Amino acid sequence: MLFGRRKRKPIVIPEKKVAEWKYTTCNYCSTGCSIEIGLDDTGKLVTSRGHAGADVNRGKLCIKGLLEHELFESPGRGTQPLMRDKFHEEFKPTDWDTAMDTTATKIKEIQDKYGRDSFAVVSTGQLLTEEFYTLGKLVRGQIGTNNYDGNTTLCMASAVSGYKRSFGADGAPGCYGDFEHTDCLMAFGSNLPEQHPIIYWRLKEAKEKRNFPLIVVDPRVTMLAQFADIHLPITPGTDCVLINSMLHVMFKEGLEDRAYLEAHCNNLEELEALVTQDKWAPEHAQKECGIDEDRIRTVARLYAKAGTAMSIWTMGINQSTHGSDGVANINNLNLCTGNIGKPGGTSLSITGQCNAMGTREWSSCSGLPGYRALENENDRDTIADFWKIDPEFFPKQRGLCQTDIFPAIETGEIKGLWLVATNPMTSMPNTPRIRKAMEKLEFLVVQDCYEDVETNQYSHVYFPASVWAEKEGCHTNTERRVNLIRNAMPAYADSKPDFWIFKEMAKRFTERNDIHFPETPEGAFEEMKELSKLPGNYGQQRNLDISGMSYDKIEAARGIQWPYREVDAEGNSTNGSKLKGQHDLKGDPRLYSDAIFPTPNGKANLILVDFVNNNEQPCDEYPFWLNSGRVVEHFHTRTRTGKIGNCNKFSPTPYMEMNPDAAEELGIKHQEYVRLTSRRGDAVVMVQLTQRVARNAVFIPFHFHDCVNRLTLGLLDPYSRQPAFKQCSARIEKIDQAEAARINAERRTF
Ligand SMILES: Nc1nc2c(c(=O)[nH]1)N[C@H]1C(S)=C(S)[C@@H](COP(=O)(O)OP(=O)(O)OC[C@H]3O[C@@H](n4cnc5c(=O)[nH]c(N)nc54)[C@H](O)[C@@H]3O)O[C@H]1N2
Ligand SMILES: Nc1nc2c(c(=O)[nH]1)N[C@H]1C(S)=C(S)[C@@H](COP(=O)(O)OP(=O)(O)OC[C@H]3O[C@@H](n4cnc5c(=O)[nH]c(N)nc54)[C@H](O)[C@@H]3O)O[C@H]1N2
Ligand code: SF4
Ligand SMILES: [Mo]
Repeated sequence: MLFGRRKRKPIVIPEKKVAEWKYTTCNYCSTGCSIEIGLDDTGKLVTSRGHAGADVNRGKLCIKGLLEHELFESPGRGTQPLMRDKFHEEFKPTDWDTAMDTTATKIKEIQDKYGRDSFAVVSTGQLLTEEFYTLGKLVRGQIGTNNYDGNTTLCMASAVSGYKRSFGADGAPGCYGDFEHTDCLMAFGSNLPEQHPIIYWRLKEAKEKRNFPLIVVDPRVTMLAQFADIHLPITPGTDCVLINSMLHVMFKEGLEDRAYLEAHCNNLEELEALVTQDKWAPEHAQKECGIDEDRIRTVARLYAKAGTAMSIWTMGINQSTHGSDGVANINNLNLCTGNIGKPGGTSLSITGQCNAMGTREWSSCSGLPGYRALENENDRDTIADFWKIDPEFFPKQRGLCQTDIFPAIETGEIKGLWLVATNPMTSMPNTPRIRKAMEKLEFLVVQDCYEDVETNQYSHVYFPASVWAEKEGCHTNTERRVNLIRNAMPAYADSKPDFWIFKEMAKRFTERNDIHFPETPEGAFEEMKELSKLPGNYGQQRNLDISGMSYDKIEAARGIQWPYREVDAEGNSTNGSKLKGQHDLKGDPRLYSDAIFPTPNGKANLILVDFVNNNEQPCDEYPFWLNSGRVVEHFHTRTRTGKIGNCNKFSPTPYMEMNPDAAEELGIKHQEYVRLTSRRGDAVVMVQLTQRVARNAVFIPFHFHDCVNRLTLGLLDPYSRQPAFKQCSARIEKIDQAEAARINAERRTF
């Protein structure tokens, strides 16, 4: 009997007739869920399911993963290369050779005329790692522009910068398994239930088994905040004040882990002198961060006295003018309480895009592959030697970040651009300014699996890319787990895998450097393995060591965490269960368990974080805080989820969360349209009344084109150059409803 139905209208699960399951990893968020896609006996894709044996998701998927197989044939996919002379002309279809020859010629012309760095490349966190490595080789080793960066500057740059400043290297030290050991968890600006639903499920399961306090710091009452034991609705942009004040309480009350600090950290005296200043006392800090002084004391004591404690954070910290400082300060909190490298004690940056980690590790954006730096002579020599080129071909310091590349187009310093799997027309702050920059480009190439991606409006050449399981290669997830996507589907129409595009493009630049490019992604993986086992700059073993991995081992273990050295792979089991020495055959779950950090003296750095509030604040003219972020059913600029009916139907229209009391004051009703205006521009949105946001704040998902990013300011963090997407001010006006409905319908092309 099904739910009391007996035999009347029994629920029938249609037989999908799956002939073969193919192993892949989800291509949306960084959780890294293992997916099996089911093909029938004609090779047609009929269904997909979470892999029950995968450590990460244990059979579960969120709405996006469950429907991901629908994207292969969704409308707007690019079918063939396109070209035109001027961006306002119609595109003409062309073949790959012509499109690539034209692109290579244009790149060379621009570089000859204006210098090598006048052509920029902006990549993404959504390709496969082998593709990143190959693109890096092409750009660093052949095209030779230093203005090469990724959309990770909008996403993870502050986490990278904070990790490097504190620990000497990037790479999250913890893992999801830490939820099962922690005695206290603090989440800063991270809304797991919507943005990382399966990580949230892991957290929830751990908390149900063994309750521990969950403290959520977020100006908005997010789903995670609703589930928290303590919610701290912080004044936007002031997390560093809260953390300094917590450190103040810890040092004043002798709650810090002095033994750990003295043995393993630099700058203890300086940090103590800073945070014990009177201005960080909770009675003063409360005025700036908006959290009551007693609350600050309670949370500081709870965190410091917990057996083990851990912090997670996402964009509420990274996307701020104090993003890098925020990350470094969270690391301070964990170093001061001795919570690094312990089960349940860690600083775990929750990553954004599916392979934002892979690009950080291997793309050479901002550096050289394998966490190597352009600034380091030894690193330049190692890579030049490996690629068999002259080290002098490399620049000696990194070039412009993505957020500085667009202003450099404005000033005429950059004349040509290649955009790979990113859509800045919707995702960059201050759209009106980006639009002007795009118009100025002499040459723009857009490489995307969708030809209707907004940025393509300005391109001269369009490369139709294959997507997800039409390709083969790896991703690295939030917890350093390398997982595999098997090629399950043929490439759509005449689209090509990004790997193929880069390697074919390389053939057009051999006169500069004739580098060897492997023919297959697996060949590129073998090169990365070789590079990963060479010793680090202080003679130590690299943490980012993948030399023990292979595609088959990764698939068998359903993902392996690095470090995973050749010695770890020795032994006779590939079923991922056998223990060998200290390491599980699934890799190492934690970094820095030995408290040795990749810094010159092996100690971690405590970073001194002072605070100057430089955000655009609400004022008489623009009285609302404007916050932006995501919802569960959509991914970024909706190129994918906007076309999947069962995702799009939940929020097909740009909308804004607004507090009912504020709405009443302005005479605005639920589901009415309003105009929102900032110093940069305006947008029309539908109002959703909710107590989730404070009376002086609004929240808009950034998934919609010509919406919130027409208003955002995007001041940059000085270290990471990441924009503060979440802090600016705006005013709300009533508008003619019929006119607004018309604008809205026009924008709802999908
Ligand atoms: N469904 C879905 N999931 C996704 C994505 C997606 O597009 N859709 N994108 C992926 C990517 S690339 C990323 S980067 C992640 C992002 O994941 P999250 O960072 O969790 O998501 P956001 O909604 O951008 O922002 C999180 C929270 O930051 C809060 N916040 C704003 N200002 C502040 C502040 O000053 N301090 C603090 N403490 N918090 C603040 C916001 O109120 C918001 O609730 O999600 C990933 N997962
Ligand atoms: N206001 C506001 N703005 C934000 C944010 C915010 O919180 N608020 N968050 C920021 C963050 S964290 C991020 S990560 C960025 C994301 O910003 P973007 O990277 O610009 O957004 P996406 O829509 O993910 O763009 C990725 C593009 O790659 C394409 N694509 C997908 N797979 C492939 C592939 O395999 N090959 C190729 N060639 N193309 C592919 C997709 O169709 C899509 O067009 O947005 C940022 N912008
Ligand atoms: S949680 Fe992230 S990785 Fe897992 S299915 Fe959902 S979008 Fe994919
Ligand atoms: Mo992101």
